[in-house]
Amino acid sequence: MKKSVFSMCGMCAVRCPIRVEVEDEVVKWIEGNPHDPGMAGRLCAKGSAGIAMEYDYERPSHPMIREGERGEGKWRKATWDEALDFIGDKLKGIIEKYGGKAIALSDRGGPFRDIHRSFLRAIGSPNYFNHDCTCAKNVQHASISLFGSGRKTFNYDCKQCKHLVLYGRNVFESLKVKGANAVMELLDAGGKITYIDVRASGTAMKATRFWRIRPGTDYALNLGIIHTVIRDKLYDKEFVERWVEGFNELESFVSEYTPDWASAETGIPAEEIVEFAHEISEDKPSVIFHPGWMTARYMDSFYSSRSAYILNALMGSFETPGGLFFQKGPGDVGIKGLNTLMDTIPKPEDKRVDGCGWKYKHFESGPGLLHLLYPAILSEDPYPVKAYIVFRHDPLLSLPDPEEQKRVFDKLDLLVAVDGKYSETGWYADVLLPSATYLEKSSILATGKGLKPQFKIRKKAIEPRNEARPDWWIFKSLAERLGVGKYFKFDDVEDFWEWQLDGTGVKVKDFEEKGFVPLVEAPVWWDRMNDLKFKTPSKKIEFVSSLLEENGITSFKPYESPKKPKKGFFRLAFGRSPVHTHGQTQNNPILNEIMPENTLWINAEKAEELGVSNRDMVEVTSSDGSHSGTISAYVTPFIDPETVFMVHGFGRKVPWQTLGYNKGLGDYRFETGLLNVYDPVGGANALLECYIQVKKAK
Ligand SMILES: Nc1nc2c(c(=O)[nH]1)N[C@H]1C(S)=C(S)[C@@H](COP(=O)(O)OP(=O)(O)OC[C@H]3O[C@@H](n4cnc5c(=O)[nH]c(N)nc54)[C@H](O)[C@@H]3O)O[C@H]1N2
Ligand SMILES: Nc1nc2c(c(=O)[nH]1)N[C@H]1C(S)=C(S)[C@@H](COP(=O)(O)OP(=O)(O)OC[C@H]3O[C@@H](n4cnc5c(=O)[nH]c(N)nc54)[C@H](O)[C@@H]3O)O[C@H]1N2
Ligand code: SF4
Ligand SMILES: [Mo]
Repeated sequence: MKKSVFSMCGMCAVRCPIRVEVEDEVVKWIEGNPHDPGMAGRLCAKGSAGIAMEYDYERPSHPMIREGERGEGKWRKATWDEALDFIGDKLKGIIEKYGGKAIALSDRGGPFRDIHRSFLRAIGSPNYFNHDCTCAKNVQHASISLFGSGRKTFNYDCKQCKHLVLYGRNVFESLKVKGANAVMELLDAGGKITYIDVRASGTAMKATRFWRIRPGTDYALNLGIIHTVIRDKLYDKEFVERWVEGFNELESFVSEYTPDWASAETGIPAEEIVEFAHEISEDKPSVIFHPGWMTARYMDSFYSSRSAYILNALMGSFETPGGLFFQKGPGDVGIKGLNTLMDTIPKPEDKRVDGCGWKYKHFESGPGLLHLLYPAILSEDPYPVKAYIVFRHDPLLSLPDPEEQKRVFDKLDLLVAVDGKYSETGWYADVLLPSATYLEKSSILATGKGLKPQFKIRKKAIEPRNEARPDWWIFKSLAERLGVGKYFKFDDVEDFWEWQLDGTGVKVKDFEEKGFVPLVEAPVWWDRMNDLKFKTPSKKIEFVSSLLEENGITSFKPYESPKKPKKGFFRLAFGRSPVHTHGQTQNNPILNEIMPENTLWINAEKAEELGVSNRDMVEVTSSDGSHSGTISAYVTPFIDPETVFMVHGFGRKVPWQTLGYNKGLGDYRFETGLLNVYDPVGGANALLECYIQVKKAK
């Protein structure tokens, strides 16, 4: 029998809308949802490799309980009842002795969090974390300091943009299908891209202007641009007068940061900085300075991200076609939002173990900062945490220094991983619970915010082919074992959908036609001079931030030049490949064939000094000497001489994934000593403060 199912891709965290064709319970074809104009049937390579992932048998197929030492790889196959009882009994013991707060959970964010966050809340723990301390936390906090709300308040109208500025935002390789398509449309329409990176990535090749910048100096570049914009009166005066608090303070702060000064820091010629400022100003307000991610992993990235947002405000590029727009939700178009289970459960009274929101008032408390959990586990200050549930997250691969992390995990009574693959963390866990793949499970309904808000659905295409189960079922079953099943009254996800939709006027059957239900016909734009909804105390964009100043933190940090590597050492930069998702696709038979391992980008002149030619093997050692490995060199003039680069996620060490095992090197393994090195104001791990030694291999 044949069927066609609208759903959402799960090969990366973007969750593109897809259409899946199934014949006799076998997935035959996946394409971008043709009803979504941004997709128009298209998918990326990873999305297309979803079938290869589904039929790869090197994935966990049943619950596993550890038999040997942690990480040794000796497992016992368990039934679901056994595995859930095992976890349930351990957690009960921990809750009796230390309270629910002794249980922490981390995930990878996203729209499907209601059930597992409700689980945590129901057992009385405030200790929910997500991945963001290694991703966009500094951008998030920069946004809160300026606008009173997080980075997702806005999205970017790249399609109609006339000049897009990208700080290492590698849109064509670090992909979102719709985003990449929109930027292609910008180019087709004659729009410009200024792309800034320490190396020439795929996006650099398509950009109108490429600036190779010294790593960690984007803040200096922005100060130089802001100086020019204010000095030459290139800003949107009307917008700034209406919406900005603290313009004069900014003006006096940047007065010393001339283009000549910025040039010396960044390596970008001063006259080009001035020319750029004039050029982009002509296209305002349809311009975007994308605050990105990659400038967000240094010690001063909070201020760097903040300065990119400030440039948008100076250009008046808010709520205007081709600029940043407020993402509208159901409430903004007069429709009730989806019901959330979390709202039916009382909030835990205990304070967060990481201090976010109370000890550190400038850090948002919602998902906290995961790297601050580690010292708390070790010190038991302010209280003990004894169990850690890792759900759809792989901290041993995504936070720095896996060996240090393991030492901390060894203080736990219980480490559980819920994952559809053998993650590095799952391999070190006490129990590994197999999660159904996105093709095998329906998820709870999600809200898509934007110019045209919508509700959307992930619907299973096939039944799980082994013992794997949907994530919602796993957490509901655990809740029942811990005596809090009363909050999880639904029998299956379809019941939950009905409940989520109650009062919205939308019905489950409305998703059948397209896989999503638009809540309005036409895009919603607010009046940019009267109706912008900034959530700061002043209701304006706060260049001088009340949140920061109240907490004794300056709104304008004087620039400090980043450290230069010592002789023989390089800063280790990393990024994505268009055909891999972090560390989770290295074992995919198709993606592995396209890119089986990573290489080390190194500047041609530096390589010559080291006697290294293209494709030679080089030996790479972490700064403390504890970790080393060999990797093939990619010698190129198109990378900063202080820096080497490798694609993230390789060097996998789970032997049951035979294709990805030990292929290439893992950037994360070289980040020794960095687990608790973070931007003090933005909170994110400073992953790029990593220096490694490079030598020609013997
Ligand atoms: N050194 C270094 N560190 C980095 C980065 C880097 O480039 N270099 N990148 C950083 C960034 S930007 C990010 S966002 C983080 C990402 O770090 P993570 O969030 O840890 O990475 P992901 O690959 O998104 O997903 C983690 C796990 O989720 C599992 N998974 C996927 N789908 C499902 C599902 O439906 N259910 C369940 N239960 N599991 C699922 C995958 O198999 C994978 O093991 O890493 C950060 N850390
Ligand atoms: N194919 C694919 N796409 C993805 C993902 C994936 O795993 N695979 N992951 C998604 C996730 S979670 C994220 S966060 C995004 C990340 O998206 P991006 O941030 O756009 O991409 P990255 O590849 O992480 O890094 C981009 C670039 O930053 C550069 N860089 C390093 N240091 C500096 C610096 O000091 N200044 C400047 N200007 N540039 C610097 C690096 O050289 C690299 O080329 O991608 C998303 N999209
Ligand atoms: S970007 Fe590619 S892998 Fe990610 S959700 Fe979209 S199609 Fe899937
Ligand atoms: Mo990320």
